[in-house]
Amino acid sequence: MRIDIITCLPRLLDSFFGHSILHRAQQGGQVEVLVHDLRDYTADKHRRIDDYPFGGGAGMVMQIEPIAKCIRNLQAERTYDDVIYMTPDGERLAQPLVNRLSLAQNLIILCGHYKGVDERVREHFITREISIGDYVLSGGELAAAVLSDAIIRLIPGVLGDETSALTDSFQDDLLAPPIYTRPANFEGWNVPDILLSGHEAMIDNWRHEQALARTQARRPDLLDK
Ligand code: 6GU
Repeated sequence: MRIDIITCLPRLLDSFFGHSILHRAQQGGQVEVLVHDLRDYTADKHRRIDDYPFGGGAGMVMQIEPIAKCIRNLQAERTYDDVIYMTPDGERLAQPLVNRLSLAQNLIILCGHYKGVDERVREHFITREISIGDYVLSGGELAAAVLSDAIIRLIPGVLGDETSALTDSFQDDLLAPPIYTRPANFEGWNVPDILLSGHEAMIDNWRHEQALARTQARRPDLLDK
């Protein structure tokens, strides 16, 4: 998979993708993340990418020209499954959408800033708008990093244990059950006996019941689906 991220804060994202699993996924060749500095695409001599809103009002608006130039450059090279705009008024991100996007070959992610982008960008270039939750961030970069992380860890070969993404919280609309590791007894706090029993079927059953109970207690809305 290839992910092209368009931003006016490229260094913020470069440092994020230079670490841990995301770095390893790129080294392993399963994914390529390219961060593009929007200011490299402006014709303005001061490298401006925003301007005042027509009609007045507070805040600045990201201009269409540099965004159009950057997206068109990329689309001239390859076909993209989606051109995503990160915005608080987009579709709220949840695991089913992440799963779908993890099947893509090429994605563009545009990070919003200031008051957002000129509406014509959304009309003519964007195919999907995504929010990561009902709160407002100062820019789309962190949201783009969240989305990319969620997608990349689903790509086969990225996680060490191939099955571990399948047992995530949310992957089956249930929260994950409690987990334990050694020591079995820490200052009298014991791991549940069942997990030490070696009975695989009973352990599976216990985990499912724990997942259900935890979901009922913390996120009953997930069980209504
Ligand atoms: Cl995608 N962008 C911004 N600026 N704020 C957000 C968001 C995105 N998702 C939730 N809050």
